[in-house]
Amino acid sequence: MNVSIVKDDVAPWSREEFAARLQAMEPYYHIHHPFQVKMNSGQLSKAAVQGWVLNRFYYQTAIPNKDAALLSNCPDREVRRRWIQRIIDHDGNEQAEGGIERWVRLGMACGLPREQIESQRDVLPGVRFAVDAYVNFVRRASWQEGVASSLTELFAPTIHKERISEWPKHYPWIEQTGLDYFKGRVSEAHRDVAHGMGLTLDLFRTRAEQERALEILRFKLSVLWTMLDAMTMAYLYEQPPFFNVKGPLNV
Ligand code: AHQ
Repeated sequence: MNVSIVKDDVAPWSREEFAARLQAMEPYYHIHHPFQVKMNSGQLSKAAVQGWVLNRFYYQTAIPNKDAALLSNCPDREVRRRWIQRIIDHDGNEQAEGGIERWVRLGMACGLPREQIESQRDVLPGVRFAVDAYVNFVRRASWQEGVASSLTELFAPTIHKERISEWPKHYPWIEQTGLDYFKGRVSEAHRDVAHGMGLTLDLFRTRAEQERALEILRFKLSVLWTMLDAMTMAYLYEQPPFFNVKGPLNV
């Protein structure tokens, strides 16, 4: 990740300007990736949608570990009391199944067996590397930088709402109960972004810190974009890693 060197004597942006510059990163959001555009306009095959669900499961299961890493770096009880909800949102508890289970149900609604989803044997190397880069970044970064890296969810409600409206039209073979994940995530994302954005605007004060927050957001945007690049090669161009190699790996 290239770190821009900004002299500290440069005046920081106002809170409003800083927020606007974070929001202005929207064009880099993966809703604009060709794979995602094809998905939400009904141009993906059943195999490509299933491949996306199988690969994104790896991202979903990594989120609680990412958030636990952030919590382990955070000495502020007030922040932890709110941030810990993200782990429960994904792992669930006695009262709620959690997002990871809802994602399994999404996969089953797409005709995939639970065992195949949970085995993670279909996760592409490029997806794994991108997700691991995100988790490892949050593990070693300050908790404040970890907070900033979650702000791609500024743009998430739109992508979930698009799936909720478009998938039934384009993919009638998907059982509608599978969309529960996206329906639950809209409100969770709004709540998470309210907390994460408020913290980022409060904590990244100098111009150099504000620029750093933008760099971190750009890094996370590239994590999401790179995941779809790997899926594009595999499921649109049918050229998964080593597709043209004859050898023991291609069993
Ligand atoms: O389902 C998603 C989710 O649980 C999270 C957690 C959050 C984070 O902590 O980085 N980001 C995120 C996202 C989810 N869904 C993605 C999608 O396109 O379905 C969007 C993604 C994000 O915008 O970061």
